[in-house]
Amino acid sequence: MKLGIAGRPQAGKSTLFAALTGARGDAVPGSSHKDTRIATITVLDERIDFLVEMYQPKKIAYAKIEYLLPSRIPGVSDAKSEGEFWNQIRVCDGILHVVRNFEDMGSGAAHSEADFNQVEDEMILSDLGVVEKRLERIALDLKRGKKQGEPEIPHLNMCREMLEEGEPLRNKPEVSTHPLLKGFTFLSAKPMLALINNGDEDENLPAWTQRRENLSFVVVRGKLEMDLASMTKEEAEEFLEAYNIQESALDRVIRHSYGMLNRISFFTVGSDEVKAWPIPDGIPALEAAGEVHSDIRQGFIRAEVVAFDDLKAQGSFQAAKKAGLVRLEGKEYIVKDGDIINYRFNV
Ligand SMILES: Nc1nc2c(ncn2[C@@H]2O[C@H](COP(=O)(O)OP(=O)(O)OP(=O)(O)O)[C@@H](O)[C@H]2O)c(=O)[nH]1
Ligand SMILES: [Mg+2]
Repeated sequence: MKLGIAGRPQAGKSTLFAALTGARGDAVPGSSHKDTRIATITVLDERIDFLVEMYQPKKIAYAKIEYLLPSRIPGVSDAKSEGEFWNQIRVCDGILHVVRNFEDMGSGAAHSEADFNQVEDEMILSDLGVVEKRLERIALDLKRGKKQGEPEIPHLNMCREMLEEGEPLRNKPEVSTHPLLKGFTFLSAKPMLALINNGDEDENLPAWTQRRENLSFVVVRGKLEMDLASMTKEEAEEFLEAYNIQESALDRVIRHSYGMLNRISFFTVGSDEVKAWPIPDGIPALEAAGEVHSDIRQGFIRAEVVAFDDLKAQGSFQAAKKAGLVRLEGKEYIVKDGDIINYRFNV
């Protein structure tokens, strides 16, 4: 699960990245691009904490999300470097779009909606370029009697229509996720979380004129969060109280990132390890088994399932079993968020 951090220059991307890594993870330099940075962030989960209390495992594994901060040469915004910037985002599962909503000496007053639109338009134009190039290619092939690409044409045309209207592809997922378009990594089709980066004193969403579909918003105060991330736990608690902040905005960002990608967690438990397994929402037990180990998928017999809330209410696995809350499910069972699963399998 990888999220790319995008946004206009000076929007606060680096600040936010530093806050995220300072608070919850390790940053490692990326390999392919010299200055690209990737942070692996732990998704905190109270359910894991509870299960750890219960099972006292040797190992604990929270779900992780990777955040990628593409390199960008300061002050350079020619087509080539912009193309490279977006190519790094292209391989991500979703986009965190950082939008400046603080006044800055260098950049002046905030124009959050205009800034947002500008970046959105860049993505739409980039996708339009991809679609048009592919259509030209197919037309050329057809002239030479090669027909493989032909079935893609109506789907590409539907994408083109949307893009020409200035509409991001994420507004109609069924168009761009058609199996025939599988190889394309459209930017505007990726799920997006808009991070409205406010000044320290402001905790409100800016008023925008246009309503956005299929977009979540989180207000962050990037600089404040970065300061917070570099404090000790005691200092941070005092600070949070002084600013009357309930929960670090970063936790909200992480939670929203997770939800935006349509991920849920199931858990495996035991004295060896308590572990969260992030999976796409809606997949059956057999497929989820494959996430744990291909052997389990292959030799699948049954999934022994108890809902986290039931286990918590009963206090122990045995008690839950006695109360009839531990179910034996087959291959087709759709895994729910919070399921604790013990796979029975043959090898
Ligand atoms: N007041 C205020 N200033 C901020 C905030 N976030 C970032 N800044 C400042 O804005 C400037 C730009 O922040 P960066 O995090 O470097 O922005 P960036 O998007 O990484 O910029 P580029 O990498 O140049 O595109 C810095 O001087 C930050 O200190 C914020 O939440 N409030
Ligand atoms: Mg930066």
